[in-house]
Amino acid sequence: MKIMIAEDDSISRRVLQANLTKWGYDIDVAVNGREAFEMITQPSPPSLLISDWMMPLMDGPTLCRAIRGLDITRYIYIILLTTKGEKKDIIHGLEAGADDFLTKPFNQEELKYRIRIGERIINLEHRILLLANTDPLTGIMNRRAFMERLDQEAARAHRDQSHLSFLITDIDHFKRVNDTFGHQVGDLVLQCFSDTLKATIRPYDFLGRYGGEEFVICMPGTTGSQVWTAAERLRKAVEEKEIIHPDTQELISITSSFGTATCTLSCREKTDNLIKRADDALYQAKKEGRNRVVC
Ligand code: GH3
Ligand code: MG
Ligand code: MG
Ligand code: MG
Ligand code: MG
Repeated sequence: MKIMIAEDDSISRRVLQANLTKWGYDIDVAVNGREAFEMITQPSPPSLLISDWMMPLMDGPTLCRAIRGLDITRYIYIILLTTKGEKKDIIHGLEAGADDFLTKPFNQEELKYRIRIGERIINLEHRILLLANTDPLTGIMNRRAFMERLDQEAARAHRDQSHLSFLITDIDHFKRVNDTFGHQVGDLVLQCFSDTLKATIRPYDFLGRYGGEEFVICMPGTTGSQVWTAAERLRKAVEEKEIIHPDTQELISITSSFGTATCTLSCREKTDNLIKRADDALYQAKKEGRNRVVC
């Protein structure tokens, strides 16, 4: 777990840093509130912040308030360090968004266990986030998580003036798999399909389960002329995959159809429309006989 120390006093800072390192935490250090806030808005912010109250440029309570005003998905647990131990000060700090307090001079062992409280809450949040974002059958991103990521990638593509391709794929005649082998084997086939797609895409592409047997893939930096090759590689991988029936050992083969859409340079297209274009292409692929890619 990463912890940030925001403390203007160099001696206190060094003591904290030494102890936190000894207890096995990753440390970020800021020498005032403003610097702490700037670091928190960068990628990979800390999970927990230990902040001094009185600091130049931005004090502890103002820093708390600024952090709570941010639109961030991960919670940051905040422990305020203060010489101000009066009730009204504590209320002021809590109102600003602090989770806990330690009055200076504080006992280092007490700090250690107060950090543990924060760590339990942060770990709980990570578990909940993982469950909220993961499709339980395949272990890949669920629709909600995928859409959130797709929106981020589309915004980034627009900012960087780069391409972005989107693919939607659907297993052909999947109902037959269920009807022939039963729902449990159907589930296994879905897992194999997902694993095959995952093993075939590049590391910076990402995959999600959109619906029952419909999966979606985003390929950042992939142009309209490259996406056909990529989709074709996926289509072949699925076609060539041999799934073994767990009881009878018979081979189950599947095929899948693909529709793609690409955001060209500087295009401001909404992701909803990108999905619609890919979905129309998928519909076309089904109509033309399945096991094919339509761009
Ligand atoms: P097409 O080639 O036109 O896509 O035909 P299809 O049979 O694949 O399409 P259809 O959409 O008619 O059927 C999809 C089937 O997928 C129906 C549904 O029971 C099944 N399905 C959806 N989710 C799951 C799941 O989680 N597990 C299993 N085993 N089956 C599922
Ligand atoms: Mg200070
Ligand atoms: Mg269908
Ligand atoms: Mg289908
Ligand atoms: Mg379908």
